[in-house]
Amino acid sequence: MAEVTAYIAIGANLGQAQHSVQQAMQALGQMPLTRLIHCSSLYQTAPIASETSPPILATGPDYINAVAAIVTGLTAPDLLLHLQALELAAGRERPYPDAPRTLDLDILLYGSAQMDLAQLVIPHPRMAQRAFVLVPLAEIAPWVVSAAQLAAVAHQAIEKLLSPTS
Ligand code: PH2
Ligand code: MG
Ligand code: MG
Repeated sequence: MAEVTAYIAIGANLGQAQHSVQQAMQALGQMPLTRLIHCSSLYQTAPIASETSPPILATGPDYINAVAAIVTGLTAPDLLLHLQALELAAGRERPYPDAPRTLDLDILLYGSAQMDLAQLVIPHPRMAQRAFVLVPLAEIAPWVVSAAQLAAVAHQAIEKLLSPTS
């Protein structure tokens, strides 16, 4: 089966968020047909409301965010199912939109694929508005993020915490 490089956004702002993000990085590499290639640093970021454009600050704890690169033979819908299983295993609940979460795993890019399914839109439709995605993504894949995109989110609060773990 063809393998594809995919970029996964990792976020947590409930419980032991740093630990959850680091655990998730390792768990990504243990999915079937999948290798973990690269992890960004961990970043502490202010919570952003997800359904507003332009994005505004939301209430709630700061997030820990990172981005991982994987190579996978999973199809994009199968990858999504595995990511949802990892979220559930980390205790993810969805009481209301944008609720603080123990773990959020979003597919940002899946090779050069573009898809618009009910459950899955790739590239991730809001990634270009979010420093918590673009900054860690640019750290591990600078060729997919432009300087103009980074400049557009430069006002959003984001602070690097730890060096890359792999
Ligand atoms: N995820 C959201 C909504 N807002 N804000 C930050 N800082 N980090 C996130 O991961 C995040 C968010 C929806 O998934
Ligand atoms: Mg998300
Ligand atoms: Mg999500």
